[in-house]
Amino acid sequence: MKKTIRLIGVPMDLGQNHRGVDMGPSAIRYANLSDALIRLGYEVHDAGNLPVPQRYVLERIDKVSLYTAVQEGCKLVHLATCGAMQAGVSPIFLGGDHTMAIGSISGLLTCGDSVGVIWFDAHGDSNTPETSPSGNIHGMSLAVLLGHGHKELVHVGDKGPKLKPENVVLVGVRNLDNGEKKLLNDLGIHIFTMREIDERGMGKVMQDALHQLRDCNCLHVSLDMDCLDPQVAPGVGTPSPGGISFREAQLAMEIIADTDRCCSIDIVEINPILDQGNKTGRLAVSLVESLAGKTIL
Ligand SMILES: [Mn+2]
Repeated sequence: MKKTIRLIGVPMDLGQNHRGVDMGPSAIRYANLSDALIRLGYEVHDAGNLPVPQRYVLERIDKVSLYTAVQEGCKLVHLATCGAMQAGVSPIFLGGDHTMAIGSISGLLTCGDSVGVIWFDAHGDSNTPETSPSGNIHGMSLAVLLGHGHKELVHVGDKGPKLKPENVVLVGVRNLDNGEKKLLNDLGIHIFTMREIDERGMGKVMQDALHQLRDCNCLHVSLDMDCLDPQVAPGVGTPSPGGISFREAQLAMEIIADTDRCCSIDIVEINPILDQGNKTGRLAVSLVESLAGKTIL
């Protein structure tokens, strides 16, 4: 991470139906993210929350208005990302649902260095409007970044696809719909499933993930908290059993930190209403600490 970190809150909750994920930025702040980073020697500027469209001010909730509002929000995130790149600081985005990554990652790829993305998730987030069983946009964000799906979202920032399939890896996956399985396989995306983590261990999996991204100058960690097992991260909207353990997650972050190439982070899908005493918010902060270089010794 750069010497100066900019916290950017993105209270987006339009990509899914569980209310409460818009309070994610508060949950992470209340878990003292700023102080934790200052203790590690960083200068921290909190830029507050971006004025992304909120569900309660939309005149109507239907497919068209949701896509338009998500596009509007992602454009703000894209601009904020480019602002952070120009200022030479590392942005940490406090979500919000995973649709915000359309803005952060498109911004990094448009305005930043050569970027590799490590996408931690229980799900593939690679549906299109045609393949999605639920229609929820947060399950489409990776597909959008790869150039597939709703045009309004694909063209956020610059026109066309932003992310090259070889510059992203998925880690912690255990829940894929048939349509996204096909898209991810067709594109040749490297997916490190829970089975692979079980069989080979997180250490080896992360070494392979980083080898795939060896030519990228900057690594962006898009951390969907539902990648973790619901027993350690209960405060998420779409929990999926059989996830990454507390130590496996810390180890993954520590190994990424060892590369000295982590430049930016999304923390998404924390839902404080479903959480137990901000357990998931506190866990997110401890994972960011590891990513920012905190070591046991
Ligand atoms: Mn996700």
